[in-house]
Order: sequence, then structure tokens, then C-alpha cells
Amino acid sequence: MRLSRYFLPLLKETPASAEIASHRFMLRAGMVKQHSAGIYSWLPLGLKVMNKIADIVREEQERAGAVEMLMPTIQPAELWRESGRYDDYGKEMLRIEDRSGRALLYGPTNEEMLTDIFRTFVRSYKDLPQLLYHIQWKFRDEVRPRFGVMRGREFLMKDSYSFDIDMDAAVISYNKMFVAYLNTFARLGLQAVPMRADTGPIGGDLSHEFLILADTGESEVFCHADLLELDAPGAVDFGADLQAIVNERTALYARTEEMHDAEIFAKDVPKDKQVSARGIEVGHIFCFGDKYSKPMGAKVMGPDGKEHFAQMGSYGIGVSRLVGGIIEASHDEAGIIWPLSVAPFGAGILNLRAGDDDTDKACEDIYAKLGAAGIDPLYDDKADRGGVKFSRMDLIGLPFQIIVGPRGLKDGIVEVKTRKTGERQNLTPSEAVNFIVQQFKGIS
Ligand code: 5CA
Repeated sequence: MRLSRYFLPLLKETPASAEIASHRFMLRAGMVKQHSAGIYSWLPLGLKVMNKIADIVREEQERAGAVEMLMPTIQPAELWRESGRYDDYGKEMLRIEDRSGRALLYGPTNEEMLTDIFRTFVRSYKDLPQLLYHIQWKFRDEVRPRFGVMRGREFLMKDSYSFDIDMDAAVISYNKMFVAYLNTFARLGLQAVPMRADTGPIGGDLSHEFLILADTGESEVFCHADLLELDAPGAVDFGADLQAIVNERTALYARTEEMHDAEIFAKDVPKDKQVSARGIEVGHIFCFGDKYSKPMGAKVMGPDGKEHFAQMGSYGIGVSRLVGGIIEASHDEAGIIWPLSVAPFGAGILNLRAGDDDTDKACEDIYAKLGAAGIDPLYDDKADRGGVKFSRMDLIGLPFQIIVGPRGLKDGIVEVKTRKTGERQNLTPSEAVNFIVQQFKGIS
């Protein structure tokens, strides 16, 4: 992409309303535009990152055996009256009336709707387990929308739903999602720790929130320090028993504020291993048995010839929140530092003398080669001063910058800057291209 043709409305001033780094940088880097409290347009740069996150989430869901579908944002109120949640959900639910006076709502989550789909089509244990997901906008009329996309009112969520014949099988589905989440967040460059969590309006007893530690996080969390050192499981056989992996993560103390027990924490965790910190909730998984299947009559015939209510779980990832969460975990004073896996463009090319034939030609050549290698470069072909280009590129946080000017070109070199480390190397243009291509090897 040529910057001269892109839509990248950068802000010079930091908006006063933005309290945390990710919100400031998302506004300054032209990623989002706010229209109302917690309601945003996703501008091209922001959308590109969010789509990359969604792609990784999707790949890891598929690997775990989940099957994608799409449910609507608008739901009939009757479904929620059946489950009993229409009144329970309170003011967070946006209630709508259509022209014939029928009660609708903008979905804050989809347990009822998927339970309805399940009861329509699935009759026998032979068709279980089922694990379905979609990536869809949600609306929650939050009391305090804040921190930009981190706590929005309209936000993008990946939500999966599992249906099993009994609780043992339901826990197997739960474990699959647990492990898929560890891999998903690792690919996003995040150390997300699963913690015992309260279930709120979703329900059930078995539940974990996945949190990344950050001073600006909204939740207070307590955990054993060793949990912050564990690697993601990586390639695992999702057909096998994953309990060992889950046990490794759940044996040590890790709880959100609501579930925290100071006495147990002091007894179970050595003093030098006690971590009390703030966290950003990027995912939340629930196993709630027949909470929805029972009132809604979602039954299947079991191998015993009797009808059983499906045992269910649901599993959410805050896809739009993650855009902010990744920035909270990875930035400096100058701007964002994207992990390679979600960077909106793989590298930036800075033309320091746009209009100069040799410089233009060298830039065009690098641009073509990076593009052909699948790096998706952003070419700053604008006529601005070098200083403007440097700070703009640092702000939007592409992993690599190739700085091309007439002085270096005289000696046959360009400068490559690695955004994360600040390291600079003088390389020939083809070495520069090769270096960047190498960095992306193995990152999908
Ligand atoms: N039905 C369940 C699981 S599918 C559910 O709705 N869970 S949840 O309420 O915990 O939401 C799932 C994830 O969505 C959260 O972990 C969080 O990452 C994200 N999320 C929740 N509320 C917001 C919000 N207001 N803004 C942005 N992301 C949010």
C-alpha cells in the first residue's frame, strides 16, 4: 500500500479523553473514530489489525475442532424469556421494538440462540459433541464504557458453544477450548494466564478468565509467579485427553478478585512467588451444564434410550478488545510495537527524497520485492520531511522500517530499523528485503 493513497488520519494532539496508552495510540494512529460512548468506526489500519487477530482466533478454533457459523446481531426477546434471562440481564441489554411492536434485542451474547438452533436440529447422542462458534458484534450498554475499544458498548467477540451428552464429556470440550485459548493468545504475542473466575450473568461453576497482566487492567488478580513463565502447549492432539495440560495451569493459585481468598493465597503460594497485579480480561470460558438446555428443552436421546438435557459450555474472546490489549502489552513512548503476527503491514518503506529519481526507483523496487514475498509493505511515498516520516512510522508501529535516502544509496545502502529493539543496520536493498523476509519465516 502506498501511503499517498491510504486513509490514515493521524492526530497530532493526544485527545484529552484518552486515559490509557492503547486508547491514545489507537486515536493518534488513525485506527478508530469514536461516534458515541463505546461506539467506534474501525478505520483501515485498525480494521487490518482486528482482522488479523480474528484470523488467528479462527485458525485456533478450527484446530480445536470448532465449526464456524454466523448468528444475527438482533435476537427475538422470546428466546431470552424462555431462558429467564430477559429480565435478569437488566439495563446492559439494548432492547428494541420493531414496527409491529415485537420485542427484539441487540445480542450481548448468544447462548439462547444457539440452544434454539441445537434443539431444532440435534436429537441424538450420536451427533455429539457439537462445538460451534461465530465472530460477531455484540452490544452491552455498559455503565462505564471506557479505555477506547477495551470496554466498548458495541464490540467484536468470538463466542463458541459446546453441547455434550454428560458433564464428563462437557469438561472435555471445556479443556479443548482452554488449550486452544493458550495457543491463540501466545500467537498474538501475549502471556495470558487462566484464572478461576466468577460467572456473572452467564452462569455455572466451572469458569476461567484469561488475563494479561497490565497496570491499566480493570481487574485485580492474584496468582503464582510460575504461571507467568509457562509456554503455550503448541501443537497438541485435540482428540487426546488434555486434562494434564489444564491441570498444569490450574494446580497453582490464580484467581480474579471475586474468587480471591487471601488465606488460601498466603498458605498455598510462597511469599516470593505471590503476584498481585492488574489484568485485562481477553477471554472467558464457562461450563454451565443444563442452565439453558433445561428451561429451553434442548434434549437428546442418550445411549441408555432416555432423553438427556445437553450439557453446555460457552467460550468468549474479546476480539476488538485484543487490539487495545496487545497495544497495552507492547508499546513505548513513540507509539505501538506490533507483534509480527498481527502487524497491519509487515514493514514500512520511508522515501526520504520523494521525487528524486534514484530514491524513488530504489523504493519502488523494494516495495515490489517485499510485496512479492508476501510481506505487505506500507510505502511512505509522501513528500513530508524525514522527521515527520520517522515519528509517523514509529507511531503506527510496523515491525520493520526500511529508510531509503540519496546519501545511503550513493554507497548502495539503505537503513533497516527494527521497531521493537531500535536496532539499525546498514544493508544493501536486497539484503534488507531478505532480512525482513527471514524475520517473518514461521510466523503465520
Ligand atoms: N457468552 C460468554 C462466553 S461466549 C460471554 O459472553 N462471556 S464474557 O461476557 O466474558 O465475554 C467474553 C469476552 O468478551 C470477554 O472475556 C472480553 O474479552 C470481551 N468483552 C466483554 N465485554 C466487553 C466490552 N464491553 N468491550 C470489549 N470487550 C468485551
